[in-house]
Amino acid sequence: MSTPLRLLLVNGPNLNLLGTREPGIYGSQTLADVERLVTDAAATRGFEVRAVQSNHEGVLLDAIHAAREDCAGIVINPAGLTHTSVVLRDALAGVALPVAEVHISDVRQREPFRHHSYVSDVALVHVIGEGVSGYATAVDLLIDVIAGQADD
Ligand code: CA2
Repeated sequence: MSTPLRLLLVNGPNLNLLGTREPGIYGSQTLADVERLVTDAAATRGFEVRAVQSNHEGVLLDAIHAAREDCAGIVINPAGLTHTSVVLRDALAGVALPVAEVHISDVRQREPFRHHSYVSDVALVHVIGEGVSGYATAVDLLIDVIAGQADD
């Protein structure tokens, strides 16, 4: 079967608030800006994007499971679930698609409870602390991984 030219973009809880509060940490761009940035970055490489943001873990799990059918990879900012969720990690591992983990802020320089990620060992790409533009970097690196797999 040929590789589908589509990525799933997943944004976790509270990221719908982007651009409305805490601009010193997360910048002033909104979730709509993030989704546009990712869509444009992917389009440059010939990929479409399906975007989901939810404050409900199960909605995120269902979207990840569905990606198995028609996506080539997943770009995810799991937000606070990064540091708490074994089930999110299991969903990502279960679909066996290449994953790029993105964090807008540099979680390594923040509170100790943000230093551990349940997702990092199932992600092939990590872009941390580059602000919203890190999502575009993640798209590029993830598509490089997908293109490399297609050559195998
Ligand atoms: O830096 C990131 O991208 C985070 O994934 C963002 C999460 C945080 O829990 C992670 O440790 C790091 C928080 C997302 C909440 O975003 C907000 C944005 C604006 C206002 C309030 C929350």
